[in-house]
Amino acid sequence: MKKSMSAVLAFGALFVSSAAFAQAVDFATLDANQDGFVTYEEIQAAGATLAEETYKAADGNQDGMLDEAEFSAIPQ
Ligand SMILES: [Ca+2]
Ligand SMILES: [Ca+2]
Repeated sequence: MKKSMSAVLAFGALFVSSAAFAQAVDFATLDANQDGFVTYEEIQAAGATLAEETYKAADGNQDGMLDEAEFSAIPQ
């Protein structure tokens, strides 16, 4: 009982942070050095909040950076 409650709360927190993220940022704004990739550091430097797990899940080719296609796949 207690365990399923925690899972619900964790899901809710992820949903809220994703919604706030979508409202706050776009790809070109986050890509501070204009190299066509957004790193987790660039996201943090822009003051955006995104869970590191969400970032890693979005990085489909696991190169540590998000290209525009990977970025647009983040749940919004
Ligand atoms: Ca960049
Ligand atoms: Ca990538």
